[in-house]
Amino acid sequence: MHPGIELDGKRVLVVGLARTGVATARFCAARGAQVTAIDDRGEEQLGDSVQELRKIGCTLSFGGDFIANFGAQDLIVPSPGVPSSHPGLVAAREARVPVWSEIELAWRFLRGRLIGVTGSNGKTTTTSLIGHILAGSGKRAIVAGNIGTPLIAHVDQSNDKTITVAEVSSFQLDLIDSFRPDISVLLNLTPDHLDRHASFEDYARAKRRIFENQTEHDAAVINADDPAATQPAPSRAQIFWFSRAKRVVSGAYLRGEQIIFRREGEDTWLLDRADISLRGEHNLENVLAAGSAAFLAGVAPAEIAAAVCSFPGVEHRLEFVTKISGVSFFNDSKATNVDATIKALQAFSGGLFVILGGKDKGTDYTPLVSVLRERAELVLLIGAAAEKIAAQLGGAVPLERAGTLQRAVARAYEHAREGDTVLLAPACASFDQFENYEHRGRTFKELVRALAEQPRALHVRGREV
Ligand code: UMA
Repeated sequence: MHPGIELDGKRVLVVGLARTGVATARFCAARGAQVTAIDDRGEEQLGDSVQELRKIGCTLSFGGDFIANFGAQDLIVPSPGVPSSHPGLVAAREARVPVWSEIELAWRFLRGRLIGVTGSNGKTTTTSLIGHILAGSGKRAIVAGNIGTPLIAHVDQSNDKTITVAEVSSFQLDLIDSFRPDISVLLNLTPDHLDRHASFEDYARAKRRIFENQTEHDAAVINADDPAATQPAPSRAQIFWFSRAKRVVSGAYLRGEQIIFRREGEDTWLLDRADISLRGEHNLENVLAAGSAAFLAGVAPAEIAAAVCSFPGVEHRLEFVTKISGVSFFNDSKATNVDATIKALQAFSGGLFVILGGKDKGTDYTPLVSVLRERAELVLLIGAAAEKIAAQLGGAVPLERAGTLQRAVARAYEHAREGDTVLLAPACASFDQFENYEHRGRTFKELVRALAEQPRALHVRGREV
């Protein structure tokens, strides 16, 4: 049973008016709440949806000029992008006003079963793949969350037969109260968002909250190969491990070329490794996790195998764009941290022209050195983090300061030879030059497609930097 909450007549303050804030304000207003919605940006910088909120009776305030008294609310719902150090949220905590993330509020109204997927990398691919498997098996699947559409926007579509697959981030999990997935998935834990979390431990603690309210009736699917993900194990949920490297007592593992799910001592074949069309070893982990969650949700193995085989992959995740004059272009704009970039690089054997940079998140870039040395011909640096990355790579690989994505794409193409690959896998957030990683990825693809229209002869060949 979900605890619910009566919103009628309640004073709800929504902080941040992008995707999450607009959907939350709409949801609360429709249930009779007195909604105040604020954003530190000016109204002119926000979309038309803000006008609609005014029409449905929300009180709006912009540009930090708050009419909202944070201490005089019944509930505050900040967007994931609003840091907990926001002065209003500090005041709310002092006044002991509940501060919940939108996933907490959504969960209280959500019907049917919920699969929650978190981790530092692979969340989007795994979430999409679970949704694809469920839909392929005829189940009524809803895919939502950090993947791009707020969970709360999908609540009204849920019913007792739906299975909602929600990608959930550390920012969202940090502000839960009773959020409780039937099946939780923790893919991995590597440093990320250290500009928002006080330390890696603090970030990992937020991620592990996905297990916090689970009971013995629920399942936790966890990467056994990632030491940071395994400890401490959840205390109440039934644990199902997944591993690329070893046989597990309970959960998914590789037996030769087969993926097996072991439960109560019984092995079930889920699929063959050859069924996986996605590139890279990290995607094998994503498939092990997705296959486990789908199997636990009741999908038959043959249906899992067929859906994994037909899964086209996810936009902005090692997405093949095109090949021009023998040079392949891959868009991994979603690689917004070092670990994701390393995994992207490892999916290729060499001949890489790598575009790195963007908005720094307090990241240590030195773990990139060895894999870049092995596989990269040239690194092209863009955005605000360029100098920090250049300093930390310390001359280990040839690099060029391209400044913009446009110049980076042009220069990479000039230098690359037939058989080489140009890879956007920036290891940074995008907000210094783009609206978000999707905008960065789309821009990359447009720039690449524009190259295809130019005759190759116009480009200088060679590798001199
Ligand atoms: N704002 C303030 N004050 C502040 C900070 C922000 O008013 O101090 C306002 C901004 O002016 C802006 C709004 O808050 O208008 C932005 O809020 P937001 O960044 O939460 O934007 P949403 O569109 O609601 O996107 C959020 C997630 N964003 C973040 O976590 C930063 C999206 O994840 C998610 O897809 C969406 O909700 C739906 O759930 C993006 C992301 O980068 C993809 N996530 C991180 C990641 O994957 O690594 C966690």
